[in-house]
Amino acid sequence: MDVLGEDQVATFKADGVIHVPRAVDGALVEEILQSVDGLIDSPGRFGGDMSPGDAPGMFFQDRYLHPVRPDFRRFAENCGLAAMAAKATDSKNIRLYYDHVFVKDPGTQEQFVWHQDRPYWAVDGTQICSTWLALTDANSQSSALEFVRGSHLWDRTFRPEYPALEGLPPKEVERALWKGVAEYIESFEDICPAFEEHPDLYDVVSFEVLPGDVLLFDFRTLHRSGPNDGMNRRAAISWRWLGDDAVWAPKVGADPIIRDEDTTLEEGDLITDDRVFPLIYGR
Ligand SMILES: O=C(O)CCC(=O)C(=O)O
Repeated sequence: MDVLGEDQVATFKADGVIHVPRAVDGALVEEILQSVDGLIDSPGRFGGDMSPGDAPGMFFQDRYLHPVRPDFRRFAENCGLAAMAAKATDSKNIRLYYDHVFVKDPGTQEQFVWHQDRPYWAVDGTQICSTWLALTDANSQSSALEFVRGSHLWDRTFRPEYPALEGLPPKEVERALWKGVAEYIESFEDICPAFEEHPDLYDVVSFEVLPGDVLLFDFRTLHRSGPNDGMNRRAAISWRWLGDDAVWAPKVGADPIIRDEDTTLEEGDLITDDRVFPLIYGR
């Protein structure tokens, strides 16, 4: 059986997102959840609880784990989602950019505001996507993801947002994040409107998910997630996949997980460099 049917591929191309129920088997989801528990106790260099001070709940994130954690490298290889990304993006080869873990405990009020992944990343192209794997249930009360259908085709890139740092002077923003980010943010003129307030103009779609379900979305598709007002932990892992036309596009101020000096690639090169961007799927 194919990893995706032609109708699913057509929907992904038109909408910029698809929901694939039961895409990953329960045993692997359990294993990933166990590793995520361990990660919360002992985060990687980019990880930790991002909730401010004594805020309720816990908003844990960690990312770029596959180079330093063999279990996370194995998850990327065994989840089968690189093949799905290949099918969705018409790519022969799929490389891994990074993995990203999200945990919101009940009561967490931190949100991901509307954003596209593209402006945060040091890659570019049209065959780039994420597979967000639900490790727990999520619904509209418990921080399900929402998307603006078709927004990947708008040819617009919106200003990256860091709500927790809004209003801080540039120096503070850079101290909290990394060098160059304040100027980078300011270089974008297009700011996300409140898409949900204009149902006549924008088609906002939300997906209720069960453990093992996957949301596959283009890195240009607008998405967000709200607070977790449910009773249970909400956890997920996103793998960021690079297809055939992905190029190295370093920018001062973009996510520094992989910097220009970390790769042999020059700006504009098609992504190769197996050491930094492992080939997970090839045909
Ligand atoms: O899980 C979330 O709340 C956010 C996920 C997200 O923004 C992403 O995977 O790009």
